[in-house]
Amino acid sequence: MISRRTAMTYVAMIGTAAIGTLLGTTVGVQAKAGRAASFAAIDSDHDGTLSLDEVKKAAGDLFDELDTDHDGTLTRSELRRRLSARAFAAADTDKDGSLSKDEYLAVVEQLFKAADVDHDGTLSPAEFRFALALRRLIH
Ligand SMILES: [Ca+2]
Ligand SMILES: [Ca+2]
Ligand SMILES: [Ca+2]
Repeated sequence: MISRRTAMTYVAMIGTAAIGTLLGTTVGVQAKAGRAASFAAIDSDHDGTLSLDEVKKAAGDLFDELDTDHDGTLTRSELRRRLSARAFAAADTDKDGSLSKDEYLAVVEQLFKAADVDHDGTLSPAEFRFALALRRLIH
């Protein structure tokens, strides 16, 4: 009886963890399969973390996808709502009204550094999960 009760408590705890703030447990990853799949897709060396290079590669691919007129820059309409007007203006360093890939990736790098809360140079699944602004520029 005790073991059954303990098991139920354990299940309840696991359930809480899955919807809580901790990602990276097997249960959490399974509960967020869609999110985990995109993390895995970006993690090209499969080391369980995202390096700046991996994130920039994914962001560069999205840039090309969003650049529907293929002129090598993104206008606000091509970006849709991925950047606020303010963030767009700040990113558009040469003030020509569109973002070059360099300008775009500079924003990605800033957001990557902001998301890397433990400053180890990579994003863990949990760090990535909370990096909402960064994720909008990646997928
Ligand atoms: Ca990696
Ligand atoms: Ca364009
Ligand atoms: Ca980190």
